[in-house]
Amino acid sequence: MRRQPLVAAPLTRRGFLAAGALGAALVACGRPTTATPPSGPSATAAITAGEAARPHTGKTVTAQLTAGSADVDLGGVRAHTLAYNAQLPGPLIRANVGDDIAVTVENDLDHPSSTHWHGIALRNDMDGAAPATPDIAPGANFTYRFSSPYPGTYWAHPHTGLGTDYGLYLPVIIDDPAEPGRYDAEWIVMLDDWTSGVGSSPQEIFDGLRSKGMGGMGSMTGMGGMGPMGGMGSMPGMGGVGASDLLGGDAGDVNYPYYLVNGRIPAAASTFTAKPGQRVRIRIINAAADTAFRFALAGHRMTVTHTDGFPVVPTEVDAVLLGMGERYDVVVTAGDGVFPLVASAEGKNAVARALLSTAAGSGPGADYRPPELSRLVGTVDTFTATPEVQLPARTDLDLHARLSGGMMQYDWMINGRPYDQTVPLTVDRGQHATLTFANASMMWHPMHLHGHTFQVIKADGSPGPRKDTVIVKPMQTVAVKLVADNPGIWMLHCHNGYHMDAGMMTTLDYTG
Ligand SMILES: [Cu+2]
Repeated sequence: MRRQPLVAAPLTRRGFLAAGALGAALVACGRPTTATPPSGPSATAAITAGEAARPHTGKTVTAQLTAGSADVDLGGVRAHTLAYNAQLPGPLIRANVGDDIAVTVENDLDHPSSTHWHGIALRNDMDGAAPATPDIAPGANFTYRFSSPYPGTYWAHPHTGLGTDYGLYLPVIIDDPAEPGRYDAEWIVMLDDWTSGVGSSPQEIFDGLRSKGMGGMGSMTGMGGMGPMGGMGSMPGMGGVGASDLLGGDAGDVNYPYYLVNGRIPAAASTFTAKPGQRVRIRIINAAADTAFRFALAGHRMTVTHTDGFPVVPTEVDAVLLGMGERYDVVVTAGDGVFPLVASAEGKNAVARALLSTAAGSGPGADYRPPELSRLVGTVDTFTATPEVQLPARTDLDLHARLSGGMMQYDWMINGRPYDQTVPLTVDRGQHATLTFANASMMWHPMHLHGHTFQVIKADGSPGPRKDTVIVKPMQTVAVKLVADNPGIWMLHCHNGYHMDAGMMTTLDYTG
């Protein structure tokens, strides 16, 4: 495959403003363009052949998304922000393995955007991340057409700038019609950290982190005092994020005004209704920018069945830890009563929550922290992929991603380079690669690879879970195995929205 030049680095504020001006010009001319399907290097015969090899049911599932500004109700708190179809989260997209999925995305934003299908091993030219898929110009639309070869819990969000942190995200569920009914009810739970429209904007937070590093703490706090909310307490800031034993140090860079479950603040939590004794499958998705969540359901143990869509040997825990971009599926047997589902913002002394209700009552107060949060917490090391989805031990190629950077310069990098100067990792089709993440920084990073689901190798060499996003703790080395079976140019990046925007991203390129 010929190499396509990399596009510019993720949008900086300057890029953001320039893109906005371009958008305005296009609209003013009355000539909105429609993005055309990619051609040239990104739509190769290999990609076409790969698509033909995926299972196909012949059924088409269509959906329509509009990315635009919206007023959303977080539960008595209103936020003017960005959203898909003016909903937070955006509408669920659901299909079977092998269905042709056709999603038309209308870009009503004032800057280019895209919709990336996080976790799905889809054809490269529909990934929704440039350069493999062109971004959608303001006022234009693009129809993503793809199929998913594997069932699972996925989600979608833009791969441009900080769009996800403004609220552009939605759940995507791929069902396996052959799967026996192992549960009676299903609850999709999207977790988020929230500031847009109620505190500093994500862009202002990023600019503060970028321009001042740790030195920005004081000015951010001061800005809070002068901000539109008028109260320092309600403004996000970079100071005061605590440490987390599970994350090996600082838990994050930013404190947020709110933490949400399915777009609702804790004081106005949504309620999921079931019957006592029913087995409820909970699909948990962490859509946050800078927050790991420790997730528990009061009064229940949970059986973890899937990590990032792929089955694990069912394992009972009291809580699970999710970094940004990660998904866990768990099954609980519902008790009799009203039970808070609590996602504790790791290191940030705040919670997101919802309620499971199988009886009358209201349950404990909004800041209740169930004891399950401090019992057995499942992390990546706790789980093992089921034998049928484990990858072979073979390795043809070693790939390395050294993670570096720090809060002072806010200069997050992979292999010593920010994205606009990156040297891609390369692989040939059919190779089995071992990819080693070596974290040389004092911050944890949830590392995400597009188009593939890798197998984590545990510290003792034994097989871990299949994942597409894995937490790499400070100074930790994590090795994962992947099979190069999906040709293209694939993003490899930290799923901390601010680290990624600062340049903590590279690509895995197929060269043969
Ligand atoms: Cu990071």
